[in-house]
Amino acid sequence: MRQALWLEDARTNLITESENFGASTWAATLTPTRSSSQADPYGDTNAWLLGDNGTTAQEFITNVFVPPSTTVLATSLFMREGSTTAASGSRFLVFNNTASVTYGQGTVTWSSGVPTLTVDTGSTYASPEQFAGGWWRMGFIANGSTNAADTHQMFIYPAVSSTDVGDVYVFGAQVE
Ligand SMILES: [Ca+2]
Repeated sequence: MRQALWLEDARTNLITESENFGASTWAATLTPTRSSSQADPYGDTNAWLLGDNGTTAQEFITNVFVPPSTTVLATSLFMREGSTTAASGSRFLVFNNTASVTYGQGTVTWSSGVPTLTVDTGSTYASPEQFAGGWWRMGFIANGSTNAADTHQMFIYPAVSSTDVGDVYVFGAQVE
């Protein structure tokens, strides 16, 4: 189970279809572009190019998950610099929809293929880890009062600023 390697245990990934960003479990808001069959960090072609092509709004994808009874959710995502990177960067976050609270949020900007991860909400638990092919695995700890009765979602934004367009390669989303 390769997604568990970073944390070196084998807890269950709460994200369904964690490598298939075109699956029905990943809902699109507005019209983000999703291109499958991209080169991934393990030499296969299971990654996606996720894009925002709208100049008036944020376009993004979300995945609903049911949290365990814990207040700590380790969240991570593989990213690679896109073909047209948004100046405002890309973002991924964990959100409690019911309580309307962001538990953890990371914003990623790029310079010559090297990311800078800013943990806006939550706490950092590892520096971005480099993989083959320009890939990096990035994460944070999302802290919040999870409740299985609440709706929780992971969000991925190719472009942070609503007026920006841009794309980013993504692979292997994980919340555990
Ligand atoms: Ca936009």
